[in-house]
Amino acid sequence: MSTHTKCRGCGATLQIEDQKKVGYALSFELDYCQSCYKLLHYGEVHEHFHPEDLPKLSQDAVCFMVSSVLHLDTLFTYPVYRYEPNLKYIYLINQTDLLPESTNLDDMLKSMIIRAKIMNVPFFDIIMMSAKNPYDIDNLQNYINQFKEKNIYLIGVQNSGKTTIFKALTKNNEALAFSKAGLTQEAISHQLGKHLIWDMPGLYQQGYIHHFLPYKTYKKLIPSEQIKPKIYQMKKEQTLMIEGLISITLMGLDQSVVLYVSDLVKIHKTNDKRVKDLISNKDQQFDIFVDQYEEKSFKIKDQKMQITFADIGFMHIEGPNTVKVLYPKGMHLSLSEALFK
Ligand SMILES: Nc1nc2c(ncn2[C@@H]2O[C@H](COP(=O)(O)OP(=O)(O)OP(=O)(O)O)[C@@H](O)[C@H]2O)c(=O)[nH]1
Ligand SMILES: [Mg+2]
Repeated sequence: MSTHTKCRGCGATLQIEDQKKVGYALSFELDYCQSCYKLLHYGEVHEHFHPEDLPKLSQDAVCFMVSSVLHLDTLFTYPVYRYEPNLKYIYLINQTDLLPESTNLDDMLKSMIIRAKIMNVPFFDIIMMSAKNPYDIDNLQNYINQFKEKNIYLIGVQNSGKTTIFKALTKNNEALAFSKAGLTQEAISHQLGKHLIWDMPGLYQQGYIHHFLPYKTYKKLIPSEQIKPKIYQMKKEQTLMIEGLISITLMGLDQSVVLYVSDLVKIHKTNDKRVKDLISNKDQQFDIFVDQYEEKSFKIKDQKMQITFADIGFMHIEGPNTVKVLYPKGMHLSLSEALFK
């Protein structure tokens, strides 16, 4: 008889009644729910469940707010500290290996500290790392050792790398870390020395691409290797298209822009007048389209600015200029000062 009732992959409470609900397993004797079993053995992704909101947190705890560099524009937007004001908050910027080689991480850290202060976000520390780098994991382990609080929570949006960090720290080989967003469903814990490490279900970020594209499509859009910047010399009313998903048109002066997206994503230079045709005819050079688009214009100041395209990547442009963006309806898009240089 099995002694656990939780899926070892995603933490969901196992159930045998409803195939369409989270935690469904053929039997309570199994270690994994059906969904994790298929992912683990066949790499198959079918269902998408959004985990419940964060469970109640212990007061004897340190919270590591884990974010990917791809989600930097939303780093401070989850006000967990408002309903748990007595805990220590450490912002952990993960996946730094995705940033181009030339990135100045010290500058990035300084600008994040300034942002936190401007936004009045309480923080104990801000740290940066790559879960793929064993040296960074060792450093994180030593860093955690300094805390006398018993519970160490890994909290953050889906796909930021919480489970990857959890597995590397605790040497737990059963929990599943994967490029499918929303994988971890319930908290999974593991003792590490005097600490209990908690891998929490991912927080929901409205407008990330898994909300409107199936896994087999969005997995190629999310960078998994170091991003190589691509520089484009643009003329007025020229357009860059990222697959059939996003079109970016310069409405002001001729200028160069830098795109930071996965190498697997197709980019095409065209002009404003052709965009609607390319999209409505589902042009053959692109694999990816959606049914509904919306448009937004950004006024770019006379400094290096960043447009973040959901969890796909970024564009840097030094204004002044006006940039028109056509993008999938509901997709998260933001304008900020360049968050890395
Ligand atoms: N390049 C890179 N990829 C990473 C890093 N950390 C995690 N990943 C990848 O990011 C994807 C998501 O990782 P997970 O650990 O499952 O993310 P999570 O935050 O637990 O996601 P949810 O359970 O959905 O909330 C996986 O494909 C990981 O291999 C990192 O530091 N660098
Ligand atoms: Mg997870």
